[in-house]
Amino acid sequence: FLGTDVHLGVVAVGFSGGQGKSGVDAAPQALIEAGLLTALHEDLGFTIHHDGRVHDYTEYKPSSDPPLVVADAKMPMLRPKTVSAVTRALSEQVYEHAKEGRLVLTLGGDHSIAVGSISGVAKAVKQRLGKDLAVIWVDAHADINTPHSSGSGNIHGMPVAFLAGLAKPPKEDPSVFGWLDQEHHISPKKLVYIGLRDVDVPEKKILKENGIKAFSMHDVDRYGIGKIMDMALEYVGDSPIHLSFDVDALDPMWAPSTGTPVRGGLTLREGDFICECVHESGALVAMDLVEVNPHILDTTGFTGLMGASETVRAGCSLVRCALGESLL
Ligand code: Z70
Ligand code: MN
Ligand code: MN
Ligand code: MN
Repeated sequence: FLGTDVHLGVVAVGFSGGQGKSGVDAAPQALIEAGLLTALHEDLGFTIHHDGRVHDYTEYKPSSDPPLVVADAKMPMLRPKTVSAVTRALSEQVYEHAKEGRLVLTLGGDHSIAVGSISGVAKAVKQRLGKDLAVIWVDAHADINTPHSSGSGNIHGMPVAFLAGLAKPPKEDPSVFGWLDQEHHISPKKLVYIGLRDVDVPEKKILKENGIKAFSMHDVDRYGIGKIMDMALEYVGDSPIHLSFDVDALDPMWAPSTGTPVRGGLTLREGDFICECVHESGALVAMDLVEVNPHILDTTGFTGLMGASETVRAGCSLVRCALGESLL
């Protein structure tokens, strides 16, 4: 067993405040009930460190959290204090696992939670290894809006901007992500996207201006997923890798139960292949699986095999592949 004696820290994050739809908070329970953690232990041999809870972080949520109007922004930030407080608490939980040298699996939740998971891992990796963390962000979306550029105000569209230091805590309330400091940040040069196909106009400008490496679905079609992974891992070099996997990177045919399905995505096999290649690199230190929404039912017209349970199954498959299931 490859996972034998490998310690895996698991944080289950039942949080949906980075966007407007409920249900994504039910994903960790659904993934666990589908047998994900049991399989990681029994089939892959991991020693699992999990507090047995799905956290909803109610103890960190402020009693009042009105939309934050930011000067010159198109939209106010939605639930800013809540997302900041929840991701701060998550960052510390993830850091506690990572500083012990555990691989860390964070089960979301919407993608705003990556502010917590990635910042916690980045801090531990800097301290333990003296290295900068690389992030492979697999998503239909770039999630790199700033509070100024966002057309929705939803913070799940902004996590990369805050993590890479491209967005600063808003002047109107500097406590919002004010806890993020240098040791939590990632470098825009250590970030690689795969699967992009629904990127906002201002996000394209941010990607270009910061020279951020991005493989869109167009690139996947042109080169094939094998060559894309060769290029992505070569770009990452010998840096430890955090894999942040938004299930909406997959085509809705494979993962219909997500908040913002976008057609023309990765097949499940391509998603699994990405995860296998990251596993094979030996550099994986943490993974997020986000945006599985078991309450959103299939709208693709396929019935039977498809729908919420299929999306949960796809999510389980991605995690198992990243943690070494396909290794012979
Ligand atoms: C848009 C925004 C987004 C996921 C939607 C969408 C972002 N760029 N991310 N669904 N997972 O609101 O900023
Ligand atoms: Mn937990
Ligand atoms: Mn995302
Ligand atoms: Mn997405």
